[in-house]
Amino acid sequence: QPKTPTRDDGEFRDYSHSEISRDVATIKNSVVMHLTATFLRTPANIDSGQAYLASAFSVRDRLLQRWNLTNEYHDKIGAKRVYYMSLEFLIGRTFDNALLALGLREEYSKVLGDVGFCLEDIIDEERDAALGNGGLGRLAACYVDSMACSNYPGWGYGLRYKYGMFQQQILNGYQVEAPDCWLDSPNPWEFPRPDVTYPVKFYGHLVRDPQSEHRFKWESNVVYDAMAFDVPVPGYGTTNVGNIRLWSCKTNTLFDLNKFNSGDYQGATGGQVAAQILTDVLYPNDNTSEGKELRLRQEYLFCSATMQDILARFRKTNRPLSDLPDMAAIQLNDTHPTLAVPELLRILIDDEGLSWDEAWEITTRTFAFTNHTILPEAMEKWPVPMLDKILPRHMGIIYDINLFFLQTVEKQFPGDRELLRKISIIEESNPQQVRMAFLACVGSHKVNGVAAIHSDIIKQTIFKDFVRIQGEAKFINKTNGVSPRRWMNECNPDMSALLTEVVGDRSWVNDLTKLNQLEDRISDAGFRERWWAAKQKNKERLAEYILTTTGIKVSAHALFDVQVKRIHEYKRQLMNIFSVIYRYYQLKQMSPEQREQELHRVVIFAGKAASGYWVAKQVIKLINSVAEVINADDEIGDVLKVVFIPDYSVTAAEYIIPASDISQHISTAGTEASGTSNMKFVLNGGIILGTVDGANIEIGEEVGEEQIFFFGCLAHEVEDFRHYLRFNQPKPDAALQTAFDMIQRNTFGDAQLFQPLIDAIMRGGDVYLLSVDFPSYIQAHKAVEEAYRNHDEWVTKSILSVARMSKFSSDRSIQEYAEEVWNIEPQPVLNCGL
Ligand code: CJB
Repeated sequence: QPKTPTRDDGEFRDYSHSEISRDVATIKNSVVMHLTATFLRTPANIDSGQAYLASAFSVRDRLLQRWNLTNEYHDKIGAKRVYYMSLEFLIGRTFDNALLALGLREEYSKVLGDVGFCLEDIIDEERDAALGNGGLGRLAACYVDSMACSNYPGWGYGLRYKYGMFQQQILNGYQVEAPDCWLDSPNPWEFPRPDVTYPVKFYGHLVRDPQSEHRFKWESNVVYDAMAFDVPVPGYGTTNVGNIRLWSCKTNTLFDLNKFNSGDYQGATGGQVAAQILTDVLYPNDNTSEGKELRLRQEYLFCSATMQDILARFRKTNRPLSDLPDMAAIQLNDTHPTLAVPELLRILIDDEGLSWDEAWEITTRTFAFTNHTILPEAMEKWPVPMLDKILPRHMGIIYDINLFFLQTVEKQFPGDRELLRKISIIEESNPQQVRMAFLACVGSHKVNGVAAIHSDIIKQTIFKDFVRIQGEAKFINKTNGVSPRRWMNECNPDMSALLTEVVGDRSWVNDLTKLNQLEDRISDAGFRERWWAAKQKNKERLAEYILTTTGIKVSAHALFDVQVKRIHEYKRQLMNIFSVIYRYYQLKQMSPEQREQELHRVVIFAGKAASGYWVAKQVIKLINSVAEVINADDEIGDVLKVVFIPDYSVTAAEYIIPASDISQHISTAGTEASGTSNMKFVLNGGIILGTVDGANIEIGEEVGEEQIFFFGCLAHEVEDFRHYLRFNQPKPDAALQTAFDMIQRNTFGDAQLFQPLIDAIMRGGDVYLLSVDFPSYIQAHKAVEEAYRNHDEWVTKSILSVARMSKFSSDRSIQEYAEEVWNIEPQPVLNCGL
């Protein structure tokens, strides 16, 4: 092991000089320098877009110093690193996050104020980096944030999509997608690294090495180049800065001079167009596998470049390849990066000359795998003929992995043909398919689910036989978490100020356990008042946001009832809107006097549907159609308002989440692996109305049953209900029937549009059990209303919830991964041997 350098070694560099200047005049100079030298402007002649860019570039200069220090230090001490491989990083904005991390927010506010700008407006100029679909991508972003803040040497690896998650417009109630051209203006948060570029091969053929039956030479002239872009991840309250390395594809087919000379100018660069397409777009599917060849090629480009890069860094240590697992832990974020397993084997065997056994040992000690869903439509499978054509060598390696695996199973359970068929990495369908989850499982030393219930379910379902074969210990749980930096300190400044007051300093931002001190203030009347004032202010801010994005005016004194997430049948936005329809019906039955006595409510939806997901898009149309009718009904007024906020994003979430009173997480039990927005809502003093599913369960355990509203059937009951409904008509209760009737009477426009949604329940087996859960859902809504009317009780719930949320910090999740899966240690730059 290389020893930690000390001052006496002469090789030690004094890392304590990483203090950055807080001097306002110095900051101003650097902003002006960027205005003039980077953007060719004069300070007297700029708009807020340019002010943002110049400020962001000057912040980035400061981050850069620390970025370099961090990596230099980790290299020097020979630290083991974790590499978090994810096809998605849903980062959102960086400017405000970086200012808070560096403690420079006030200083920049002053500098910008001096030239006539308000910091909040400047922050609003930044576009989201939306390189992800939903929970899985945002989790990856929270995890690299926690690695940086907790000083773990870790990098994210991903793809730099030219077009991120599409922008959603609502036209005539329907979702319409527009491209997200987020790179149209300069991006201060990435560093192009043309020197870090790797060739990635596709197609071609194999030539067997005459020396060894396991080794092949893979010959192909279809070669793309993957070039690195580094995205700094600011550490809060530490000098450490993390990194996300994103690959962008360019051609390495050189400019074709012959074509150019013959006048074919387009053809001369034709290869570049094909190459770019590989990293052009993020597939907009959440919890669904697309199965397209282009997606497979994206995945491989990502895996190959990443493995080449990790090995290049490892080679600089001059250690033998057998030490790779002591220097690198690689986490596979779902199956999307699984081709990294055969890619590492290929490099070790074909390029480095290791034996199969040596290479296999290194590979399985290096990789670990996180499963995020059990939905059948999300399970990645690639047709063998497709893989064989695009990646012939990898297909061969996968066959070998499978063969050796099945041989060990055959030894363990002789003659059990059925078992071999069930666990084979190759599914015997026509055509055969490679089951990526099984490949990831066999290639890893640990497999985890993302919440306790989910980790149990995968052990009883998809990995049941693997638990029997490979032992219980390999299959573990790592409950998800969220970053308190973004999901409290940044998005909820007023409540954060209160937390700082209670704790005495800002240390809670990196240590959420400190929030338990809130419990001491539970009966402090003044404190409770200010707590509620903070919530109220957030609601007013959201009401403003709703007005600008939808034109709908809502009262910030109503109960804000929020469901924001991807639109998916299993998440049951449909059940929510049915309950709204029923509520509308009830209100219409009342006298005006009675109605005014009712609790006023704003029901807020937001979320994108995958472009090809017809049912989800129809649900959006139904929500908007219902909203239109209710919001225009003068008899109803402020008693009930319904809004669909378009273009849900990380930034939109930062407005919405701090403002919720109640948020809905109502997936059919057993279908939502964890959920992470549920954690964000409760951390921001909102209460959950939810099913007994995913992380809702653990949140309930932590905050106490008084602080959460559960309803619906349990995961272990689902199969029986589904079975029953396959053979029997569902029996909607009177409330659900009322909602159907209103739709069918054309109350919300042409009933034909929505009949398929009703049919899915009444004729399609009601797979998501809306008819089963609806009665208890309506009861739960009643319980919420009653509790909300008791304002004092509600404030108590809100404070207690926040006080008890420390488990759901992503810092806790990352520490568990570090200790139980990755075997890495925090390496703070400032403590290095001083
Ligand atoms: N998840 O966002 C996705 N996309 C997928 O393709 C599969 C799963 C989600 O991952 C989150 C992070 O673990 C979970 O909280 C969420 O339940 C799951 O749906």
